[in-house]
Parts: sequence; structure tokens; C-alpha cells
Amino acid sequence: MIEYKFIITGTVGAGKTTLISSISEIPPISTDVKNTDKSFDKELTTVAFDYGQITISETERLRLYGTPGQERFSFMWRTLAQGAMGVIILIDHTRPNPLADLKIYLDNFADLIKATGSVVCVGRMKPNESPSLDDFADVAASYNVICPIIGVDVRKKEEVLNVLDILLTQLETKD
Ligand SMILES: Nc1nc2c(ncn2[C@@H]2O[C@H](COP(=O)(O)OP(=O)(O)OP(=O)(O)O)[C@@H](O)[C@H]2O)c(=O)[nH]1
Ligand SMILES: [Mg+2]
Repeated sequence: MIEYKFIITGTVGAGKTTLISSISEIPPISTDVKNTDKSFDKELTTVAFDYGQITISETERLRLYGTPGQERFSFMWRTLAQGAMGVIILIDHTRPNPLADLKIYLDNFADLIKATGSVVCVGRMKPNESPSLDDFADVAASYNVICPIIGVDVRKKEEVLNVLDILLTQLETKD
């Protein structure tokens, strides 16, 4: 069995745990606990990682790890990035400064992004709302990152599968 490891990262509440549970064919492993941080209004939050998997053919399986969103758990980010073949950066468009959020992950995952496939997913984006997908692309380009930037509703399985397809295609075309 060939196994691909992808990770998903992004800010608190962006929907990383939700994305994994949308596609996992096993009950996702979650390390969510009751949130005690009053700076964001969320009942549960991930403290270590999420895990889900999906079989993509008779010989290929995809393992998907989600990072904690909170930066105080960022020591987990590097651990989870080890051996990853692709990274999904999930941005919550409704946060105060989603372009600055993107920069945090472009910085922290720079090595992985350079070495593997990557895709930036923008969630909760209403049509014609600013910043635009082009604005995100400009930020990525300023970090020398050229990757697909797409609007995604992580609650929709087909949309998440499309993201995974994009990453798998990048693996095929990478030398
Ligand atoms: N209305 C709406 N809700 C969304 C959308 N995308 C995600 N959500 C919801 O936002 C919440 C996201 O929660 P999680 O999946 O726990 O987020 P997370 O990124 O894992 O958060 P942490 O682990 O705390 O960093 C879920 O309740 C989702 O259903 C969207 O496009 N619209
Ligand atoms: Mg989570």
C-alpha cells in the first residue's frame, strides 16, 4: 500500500477538524478538549492533532493530520510536518486579518511548502468580499509560493476531495 501523508493547518476555528471528519473513512481521531481560552468563542479546540484517512485506490491510502490552531501548541506543527507530502493551509475569511493569518503559516511551514505540494483554502468567504483570492495569491507570491488558492466549504465532502485531488496531482507533477 502506498501511503501519502498530508497535513492541514490554519487558524483556530478555521475548520481543520471539520475538514478531516468530512472525508475520513474511519472515525477521525481527535484530541479536542473544552476550550479554556476566552480570547475566542469556541466550545472545543484541538490540542495535539486530528487524524483521518481515506483509501484512494486499491494500492493507495491518504493519511491526513490536522494541527492545533492555537499558536501556543505550535510545537506540534513541526512534529506533524515530518514526512508530510503536502500541506493545506486553511484560512478563515471572517477573521480580522486573513492575509496576515496566511503569512503566519507561509512562514512556519516554508520548508515543507518548498519541498512538497501545497494549497491555500479560504473558508467562509462571501462572493466579492475583500480580500479576494487574488489578494491571497499576491501574499503567497511575495513568499515565492505559487500554489492554488481556492474557496472551500470544509463541511462539504466533494469540495474537500477536490482539494486532496489538487495535492495529489501536484505530487505527480513534482520532479
Ligand atoms: N457557517 C459556516 N460554518 C463553517 C464553515 N466552515 C467551517 N464551519 C464551522 O466552523 C467550525 C470549525 O470548527 P473546527 O473544525 O473545530 O475548527 P478547527 O480549525 O479544528 O479549530 P481548532 O482545533 O480550535 O484550531 C465547525 O463548527 C464548522 O462546522 C463555513 O463555511 N460556514
Ligand atoms: Mg481542530
